[in-house]
Amino acid sequence: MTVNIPVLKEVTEANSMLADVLRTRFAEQGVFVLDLIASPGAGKTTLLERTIEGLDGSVRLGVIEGDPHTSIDAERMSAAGVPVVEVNTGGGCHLEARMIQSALGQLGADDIDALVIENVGNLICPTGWDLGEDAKVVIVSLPEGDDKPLKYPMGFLAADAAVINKTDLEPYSPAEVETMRENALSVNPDLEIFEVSCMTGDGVDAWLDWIRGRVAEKRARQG
Ligand SMILES: Nc1nc2c(ncn2[C@@H]2O[C@H](COP(=O)(O)OP(=O)(O)OP(=O)(O)O)[C@@H](O)[C@H]2O)c(=O)[nH]1
Ligand SMILES: [Mg+2]
Repeated sequence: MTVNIPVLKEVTEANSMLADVLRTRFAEQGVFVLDLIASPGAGKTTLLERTIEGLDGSVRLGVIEGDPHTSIDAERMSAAGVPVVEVNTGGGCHLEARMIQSALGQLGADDIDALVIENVGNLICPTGWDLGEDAKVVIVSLPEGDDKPLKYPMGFLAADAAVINKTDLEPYSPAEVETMRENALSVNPDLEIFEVSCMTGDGVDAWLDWIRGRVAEKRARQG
């Protein structure tokens, strides 16, 4: 049945219009906005915890946590010491711009340098929805298999950067970091790639440098 396709197009167009309004607002405020997308369990929240710890207050972060049902990740962010707003999608597989607009009212985004949005765990649905972000980052963890960039190319095509997480598990997994990297770059040669272990901290410094750079760039373009 194709009956829903025009309706979906209208909905995504309305979403894109609102995302542009949000983007203008973020530009005026000089706030860098990141949309984190990944499969469930790839390590989005753990990377955020590492990021908050590593930046150590040098970048003021705010977080919007997209979760189908629970407040588990929002509680982890509160425990990590950053302002957070939880958005429960009621089982929905992605966040939309109207949800970000509504969450911003509660977050008080005037006092932050960067807003990180943890999208709902899913490598497909979140890729087609503009949230007014500056960059999408796709996280893929090694145990998911090094063929995932090839099987789910949309997330890698939509992203500016890819984080290959759980590199500490390479000795125990048939998947290889190098093959994951090659596959990601074969889908999108422009991807900036970070190989990290959120468990050991390996590779996290390069990721932190990238965030600091993007935040500074955004601030310099403010207005
Ligand atoms: N071995 C290892 N485990 C990790 C690493 N990063 C995260 N984990 C573990 O992976 C599991 C899932 O991590 P989360 O950060 O909750 O994953 P998520 O992507 O936020 O998951 P959802 O929000 O449910 O989609 C947790 O048990 C983490 O401790 C890593 O680098 N190495
Ligand atoms: Mg999470």
